[in-house]
Amino acid sequence: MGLTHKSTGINTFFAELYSEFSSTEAVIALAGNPNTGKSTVFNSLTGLNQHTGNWPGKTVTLAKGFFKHKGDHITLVDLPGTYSLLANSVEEQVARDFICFGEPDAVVVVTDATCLERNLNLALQVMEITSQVILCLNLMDEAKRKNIQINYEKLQRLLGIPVIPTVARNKEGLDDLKAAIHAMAFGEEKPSPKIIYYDDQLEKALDELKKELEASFSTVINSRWLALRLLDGDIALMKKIFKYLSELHN
Ligand SMILES: Nc1nc2c(ncn2[C@@H]2O[C@H](COP(=O)(O)OP(=O)(O)O)[C@@H](O)[C@H]2O)c(=O)[nH]1
Ligand SMILES: [Mg+2]
Repeated sequence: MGLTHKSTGINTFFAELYSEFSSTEAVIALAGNPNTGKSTVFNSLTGLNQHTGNWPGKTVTLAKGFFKHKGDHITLVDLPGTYSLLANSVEEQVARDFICFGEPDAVVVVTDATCLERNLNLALQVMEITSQVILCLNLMDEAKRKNIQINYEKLQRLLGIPVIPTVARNKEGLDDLKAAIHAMAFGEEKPSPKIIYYDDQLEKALDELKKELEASFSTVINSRWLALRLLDGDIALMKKIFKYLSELHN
């Protein structure tokens, strides 16, 4: 999704945050509904290599940490728990902004396998912004206890992104998750997420807008996502997009 910190050397939009990431080779965001086990995954993967602070200019807590895999330094950012990226709360705004403008190399959406339908809402929203998405199907032990069987290979085919089943509390599946993160961050895995199509009228409007947007922004922000947000008429987001783009061009 656009210029990465690897090519630009710095993310101007999140300069304050990224100034501490100088030694990092990849940045991964952990997103998910509250109580899906994000912090458990984060703590297991990063161990003692973590610290917390505040998001630039916000009272929301920011946890960052790193782990090494195949000799590569991978930073994890634990985003606030959110049900959606429509940015109704400051938590949702922080999560949305980091996914849109933080230029993460991949986003891991941690989901509760016992209520997948509700959790997939967020995953589908993230997939509209970036193709670099991994679905972590956590709490598989609880799902098993409740007799919920998930055909995760089929889910993976339907979504077009890697799906990794885990029991984070027991560290089950976390090695697979690390490998999937590494493969995606370093381009060994190229996902092609399912595109969500809307009704004909909306698709027609999207097509027209996309053509205009692609001419100017295609390499920086996903133009389909941008066109959808323009149709939403989210003024606060428009201002942010403008700020992000103007900083990139300075
Ligand atoms: N049974 C079970 N519990 C888990 C698993 N992963 C996390 N938990 C528990 O779920 C609760 C919420 O986890 P937490 O990591 O704080 O969720 P977060 O809100 O997404 O950060 C904690 O009590 C964890 O110990 C899992 O795979 N299985
Ligand atoms: Mg947490």
